[in-house]
Amino acid sequence: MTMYRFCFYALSGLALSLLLGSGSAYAQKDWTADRPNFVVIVGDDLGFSDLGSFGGEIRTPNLDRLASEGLRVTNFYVAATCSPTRSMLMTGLDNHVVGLGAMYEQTAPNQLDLPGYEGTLSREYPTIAEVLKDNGYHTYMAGKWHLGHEPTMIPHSRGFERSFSILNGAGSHFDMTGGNDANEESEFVEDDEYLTRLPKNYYSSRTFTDKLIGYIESNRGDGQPFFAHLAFQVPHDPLQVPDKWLRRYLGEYDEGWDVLRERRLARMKALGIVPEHTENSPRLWYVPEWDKLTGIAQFTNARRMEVYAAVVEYMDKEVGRLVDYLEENGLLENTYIVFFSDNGANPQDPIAQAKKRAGVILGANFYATNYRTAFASWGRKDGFVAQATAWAQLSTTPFSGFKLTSYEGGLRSPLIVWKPGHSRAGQVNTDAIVHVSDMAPTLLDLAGIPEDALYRSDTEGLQRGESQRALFDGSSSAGRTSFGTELFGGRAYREGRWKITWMHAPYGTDEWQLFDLEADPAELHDLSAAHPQVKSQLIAAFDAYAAANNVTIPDRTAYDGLEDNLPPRPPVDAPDWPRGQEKNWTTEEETDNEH
Ligand SMILES: [Ca+2]
Repeated sequence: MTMYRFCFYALSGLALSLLLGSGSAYAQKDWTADRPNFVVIVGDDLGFSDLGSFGGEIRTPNLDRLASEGLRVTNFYVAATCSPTRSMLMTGLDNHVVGLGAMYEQTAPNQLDLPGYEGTLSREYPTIAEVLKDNGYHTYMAGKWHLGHEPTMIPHSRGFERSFSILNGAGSHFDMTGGNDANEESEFVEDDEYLTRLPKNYYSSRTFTDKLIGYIESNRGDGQPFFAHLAFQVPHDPLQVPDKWLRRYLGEYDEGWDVLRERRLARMKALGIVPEHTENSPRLWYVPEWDKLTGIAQFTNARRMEVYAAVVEYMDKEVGRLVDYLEENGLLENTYIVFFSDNGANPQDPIAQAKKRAGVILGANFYATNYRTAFASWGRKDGFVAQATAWAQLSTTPFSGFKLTSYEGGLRSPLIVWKPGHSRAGQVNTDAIVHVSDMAPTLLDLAGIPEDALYRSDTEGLQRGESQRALFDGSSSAGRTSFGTELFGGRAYREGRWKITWMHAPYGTDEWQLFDLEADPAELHDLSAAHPQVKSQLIAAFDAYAAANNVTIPDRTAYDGLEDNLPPRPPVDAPDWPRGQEKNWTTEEETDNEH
């Protein structure tokens, strides 16, 4: 295949030189030199402010270098969870159009048989890898796929010339142990082969990077540009890191989430990531104040974040290894590198949830059999620990919400774009709205490939990606003007500074809220009453988006009944409400209630 492509392009170059007349300067030119390489790196459940260059206290010097030499975009949006984001990255279309209207794992009864809700990536539309491959690019991927398990659905069948992937949404970082009782063993593929064992010394972040570098190296110097997708599985739980890294952040989270969230916000303001007037979202009403925790509770909770930070820093180290490889081999200066996260930080703790579920035996038994959940094992090869809600709020500072929600904490991701030429190095763009579906058309534009290779006529009227070439190049600071999104019934539509958000109670209000994100990035002040016209215009825009893009609001979600299982949420404007103490409070309804 490679040979065929090489010959084909050599021949087309020859044909062109004949047309132009032999001996012209063009005939001497390596025409592929104009076409940049692309490296698209995606983190898994990394929060908006985790990276040093976005205000985090986690040490990420390699990504910070890319940020200081490149561009940071602070209004970059993804979906509220993993596979829907990945489906939009791959196709440049809305997740409800390409099969990920819901996640495979969480499709509602009224969505089950609907087109667009297959839970796997549709074959009706081309992927960016297929288009780039058809246009002379090498296409490589290493890491998490989560878009289908069948032979026709794996990266090898969706345009990736070489690939090494975990097909599942989660699992061990050291072996093939799955992530939960519905997925007891992870499935891995290399190219078209389903693996029965993993490479020696396997650790997800390290092995994925090794594989990707190996693929690039195997064809280096053959004149073809490449598209390389590095899809890290970190910092998704279980948080695991090589032993030498276990003590790297010892003691660094002892001050607790309250202090550290404020400190992050101060750094974000100093870096220009958020405006000076930004307020921090309040600590969730059922999360205790750090200072009220007992010493042992502080000790164990701090450990969660110490491990999380080590996992993130290890990922950063691997990014550095890839960048060093590109640099040492003269590839970097013709390469665009993009980094972002697939969704916000994850509030869930599967261990705690397994203890509460109806299928308690299955869930708890899975973790008891496959992982060590005791404190001493946290972060280790066979240990299982998650970041959990309180620290997920740190990772999404200063926003409301987190993964799974349509608040900014779920949808906004850090975006770093490193580009050849370093125009406007270190710029922080706080104006441009960019959406993950913009990636595919942007790469095509940068490669000089017509957009209709990706967007056929049957995609007109759909919410499509928009090329951000001018933004990437530095010739413009503008992005798109609007986008809509929906997942598990959580909804949002953003247009300019305005955003409407519909989120289930108790995290939201079961109603549309209206926010001015320039004045209020953390979505704390609902302006519905003050601007009813803006609100109704945005609701109409969301409805049009939903109708055009196949959105069906689910009739059942994981939020159903949640309100009854959490302490009552205090009113928004109740400064005297003693946050963190609500578990001791009962409402009248509860006292009246028989249960
Ligand atoms: Ca994810």
